[in-house]
Amino acid sequence: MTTRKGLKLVERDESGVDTAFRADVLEGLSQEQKAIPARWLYDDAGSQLFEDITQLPEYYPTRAEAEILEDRGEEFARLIGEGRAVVEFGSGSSVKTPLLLSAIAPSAYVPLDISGDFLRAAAADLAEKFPGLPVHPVEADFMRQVELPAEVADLPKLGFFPGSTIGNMVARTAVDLLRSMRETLGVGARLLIGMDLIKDEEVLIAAYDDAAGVTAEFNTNMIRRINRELDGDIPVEKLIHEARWNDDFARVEMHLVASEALEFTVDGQSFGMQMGETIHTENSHKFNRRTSNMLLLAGGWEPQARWLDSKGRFSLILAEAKPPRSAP
Ligand code: AVJ
Repeated sequence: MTTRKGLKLVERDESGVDTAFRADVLEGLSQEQKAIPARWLYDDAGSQLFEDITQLPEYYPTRAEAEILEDRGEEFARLIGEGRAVVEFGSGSSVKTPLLLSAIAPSAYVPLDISGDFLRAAAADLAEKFPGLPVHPVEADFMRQVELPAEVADLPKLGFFPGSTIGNMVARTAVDLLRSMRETLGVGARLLIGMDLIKDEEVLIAAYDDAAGVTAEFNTNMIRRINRELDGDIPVEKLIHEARWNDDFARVEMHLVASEALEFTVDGQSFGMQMGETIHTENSHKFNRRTSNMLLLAGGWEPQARWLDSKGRFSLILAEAKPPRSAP
């Protein structure tokens, strides 16, 4: 049966279980390296915990990116120009979008989100802040090409993808997404994308393992969700939050480490963990000038300008979808 949570389509079986969640969890727990896709961190409790994370002293990305958006408005305006339709991939970054919109005088705002709830909230919020600006929300999975509203068909486009969300994807998935964005926005479009930077390991680890334990709570919330929604009996208190720097792949990984040998069941299936074995729950890739350029180019976007915050922690990159041309 398919039901709506807000506008979001969720496939549920007879007993009300989200079938995609169950499939991902059972498959992920059966692997040699246990792993559950990070998207399942964001139920209502998880989304609130992420909001709390953005307020933590150790979690710099949100503030660093907002600082760039606040300080570089004139340069955005000059390079991007007026009259674009701003297409935001994933709506509802409450503070960042107004900073961009007030800098560049766009002709329309198109928030894209898979969740109708977030979408409606973001659209209403923006419409109130920018009374003259046409807002055209689109409920869609932006990992695929999206049909934009007819009203913006003839406007030049600016894609906006803040938050270093691209960093949550492995390279292959990130490139797939960048290519879909190019299909959605068309040749000649620009893209303004946030990418967090490689930096001292201690700073990175602290951002993902804060002193107040909010990120630990965010990570273990995944287990509470499994126990609640998939009839699990995983001992939450025996899975310890760990943030690890993987230098080969330039990413912070979140894991849940078994503090002793464990046996548990989820949805009637039995699983075991050795002491020290982990469940991998998130990747957060970090970039430098060359790796961010390479990723964008692989996805069909030519970097044009790049800004850092005053402490050099975070980057915001402007890129263009140039027409195909011959190259040596
Ligand atoms: C919202 C996905 C960009 O990876 O920094 C924060 C999520 N995870 N702390 C990130 C997150 C742990 C965040 N993103």
